[in-house]
Amino acid sequence: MTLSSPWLILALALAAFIGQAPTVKITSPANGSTVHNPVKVTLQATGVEIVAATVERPGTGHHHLFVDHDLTPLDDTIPRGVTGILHLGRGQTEFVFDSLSPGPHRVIALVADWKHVPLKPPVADTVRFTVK
Ligand SMILES: [Cu+2]
Repeated sequence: MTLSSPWLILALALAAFIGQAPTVKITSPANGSTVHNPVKVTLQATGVEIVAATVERPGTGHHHLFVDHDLTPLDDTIPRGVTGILHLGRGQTEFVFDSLSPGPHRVIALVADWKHVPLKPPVADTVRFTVK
C-alpha cells in the first residue's frame, strides 16, 4: 500500500502545526536556585515571534512577567500599572530586577498579543528561586 500524496501532505502539515505550538521558557534564574541581586530573568520563546506590543500581526506577542503575583484571567487583558505584573512591551527578552527582597520568589512568564490578551493555548513558564 502506498500513502497517497494528499494524505501525506496533510500528515506533514499536521506535524508542522504540532511542532510549532508556541512555548516559552525562563532560562534564568534556574528553578530552585539561590541568587543575588540584581536578578536577571531571561526568556526564550519558540513558535511565536517576540515583538513590540505595537506590532499587530498574528503569530507575534510580547513577554509578561508575574512576580509573586497570580496570573490574571487568561481570556482577559493583562492589566497595566499593577505591582508585580510587567509588560515587556518593547519586545525585550530579559528583565533585570535590581532589588528583589530576600527570600523566596515566584516568576511566571506569559506571552500575550498586541491587545495584551494571553495567547491560546497559554504560553507560560514558572520558576521559583530564593534571593539571598
Ligand atoms: Cu502586554
